[in-house]
Amino acid sequence: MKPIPQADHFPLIQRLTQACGGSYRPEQRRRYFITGPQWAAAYEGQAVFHAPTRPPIGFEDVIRRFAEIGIGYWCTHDTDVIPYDALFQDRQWEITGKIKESLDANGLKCSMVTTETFHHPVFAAGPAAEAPAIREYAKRRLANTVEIGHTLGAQFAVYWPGTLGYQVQGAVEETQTLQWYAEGLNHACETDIAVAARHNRPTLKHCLEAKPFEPAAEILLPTSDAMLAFISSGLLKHPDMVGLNPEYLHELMWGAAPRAALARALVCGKLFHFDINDGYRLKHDVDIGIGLINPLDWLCVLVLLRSHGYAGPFNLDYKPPRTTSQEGVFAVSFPTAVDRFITLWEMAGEVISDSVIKDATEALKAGGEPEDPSSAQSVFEAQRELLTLHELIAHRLFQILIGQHRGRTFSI
Ligand code: GLT
Ligand code: MN
Ligand code: MN
Repeated sequence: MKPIPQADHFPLIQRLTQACGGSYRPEQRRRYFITGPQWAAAYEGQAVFHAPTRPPIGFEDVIRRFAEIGIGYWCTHDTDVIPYDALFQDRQWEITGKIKESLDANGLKCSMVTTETFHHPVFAAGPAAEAPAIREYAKRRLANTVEIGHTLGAQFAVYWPGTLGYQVQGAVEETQTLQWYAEGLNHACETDIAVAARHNRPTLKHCLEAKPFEPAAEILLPTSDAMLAFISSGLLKHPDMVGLNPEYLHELMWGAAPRAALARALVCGKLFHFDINDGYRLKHDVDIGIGLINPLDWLCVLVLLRSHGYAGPFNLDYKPPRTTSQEGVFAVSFPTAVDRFITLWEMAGEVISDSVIKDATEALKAGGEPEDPSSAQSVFEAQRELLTLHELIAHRLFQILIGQHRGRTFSI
């Protein structure tokens, strides 16, 4: 086959993307609380084994391109946009002012800010290390991010304690470290109360995000469940201000059912924010775009969230693959991820109103009437036929996923 001339590459990608069909218009996409992280769009493809495959890109371009796609909200780490030597300086506020201008000019809102407490060597021993100076520095950073968040109009702050842990055993005392970590969060919440009052705004929703396996070898808060226990441990001064930002893949990674993890957060009233992506069980954090690996599971997740009225952000925390070009990030990766989310969300609505699933679920809930309610065998026999409906519901979900409920057929 003849090599394709360079000039034809992007037109080919555009033609095939259009041929896929099924894309939504920017104004349709903007109806959903979909948020786009600066770091996801600016991810250059680097990793422990990988050199970058894409050039750097600044917030002006990311915000502009999110706006063109119809991603209505933007979020960032402090140091995604503010270089270390500009933190706490006038320059930080100049940059923040420029971000605000970009957001306003493009009709975007800042939904969330997060503090990077894992990349710089100062956090080599984590944000709650033994040395008071490290912890004081971490507190300053958290407080600074809260101030930036209010300046940009954010509603959420996220904390990912991936370096709260250790590589070797015995040197780090876990209970003490958790106490110190709580002090950092207490400081963020207290700063927030003061700053919010000054800005005449509600306080932020502070969201903890768990990841089980990296980058620390052992992680002190590895799962959303561990974080729920931490929130209600008594160590936090404002537990009402603190909730969760579960990430779909981070729950799947340790072998959990993400939907069950989300349900546990829901019943605690702590599902504040949600990072959406995909990947594999018991592997590292591959951060693949939503729905590419587990679409059926994703459909079920969204059924749960829709039926419980979850109204928080859906944050596109995934990594465009290294094989995708810089143009491809905005022409293919982000728009298709958004569109898969919207499709799955709308399908979840179809599941909720599907008459087969409704009737089956109601029949299961009504149950059968045993002749002898005190006999296990009798109670079991009274339900035996009805329980077949579990598998029928699963089949119906599959049909909805592939469109058979709308008459899609296959000729054989
Ligand atoms: C980091 C992590 C993500 C978190 C980000 C928030 S940082 O990239 O892997 O899952 O959401 O700090
Ligand atoms: Mn991840
Ligand atoms: Mn995440």
